[in-house]
Amino acid sequence: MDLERGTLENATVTRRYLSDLRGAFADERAYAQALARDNPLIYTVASVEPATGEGQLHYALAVLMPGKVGAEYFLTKGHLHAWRPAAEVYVGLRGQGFLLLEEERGETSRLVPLSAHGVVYVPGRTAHRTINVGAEKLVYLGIYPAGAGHDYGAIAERNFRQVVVEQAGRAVLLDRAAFRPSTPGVS
Ligand code: S6P
Ligand code: ZN
Repeated sequence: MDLERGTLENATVTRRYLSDLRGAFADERAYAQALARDNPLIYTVASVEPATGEGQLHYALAVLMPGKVGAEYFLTKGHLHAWRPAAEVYVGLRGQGFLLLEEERGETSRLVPLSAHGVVYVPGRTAHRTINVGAEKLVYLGIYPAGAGHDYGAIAERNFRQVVVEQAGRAVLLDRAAFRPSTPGVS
């Protein structure tokens, strides 16, 4: 793995820019203002799919840039697996961040630290989004069943119930409804 460049042998690389994250950030005004200025790369995902079929695994090296839209830290789109029972293992390699985990049918969300040497188990039927709260790139490897697939639809429609924002220099988890945007712009 090349952690600096976010590449892996035999990988297909997906690049997500700010414009690909429409609707993901809570502060729509800050998002629009940021996009009017620039369209930075927010994250890359280098996926390796050696084989398909029962028992096979796929894996991906992801690099999420540091930064914020308004007060909200850079994040991934987030998804459920199309094959709902499919779980996933995340291995933190660099940086400092979190995984926001939200059960599809449940009231609870969990914010689990993801940083170098950390391992996070994402159960099936759980929407997951990565959030970079550090000053450096957040780099991690995800390993998942070959048949997992990605379902972005439900998240695109209703988003996660909670947001991770900077308040007084700290990352805090708030209910989306309780978050009142104040400072527009990307920083
Ligand atoms: C794949 C795994 C990760 C994500 C990556 C980007 O199942 O969960 O490799 O693809 O964190 O997130 P997203 O939501 O844009 O796919
Ligand atoms: Zn996943």
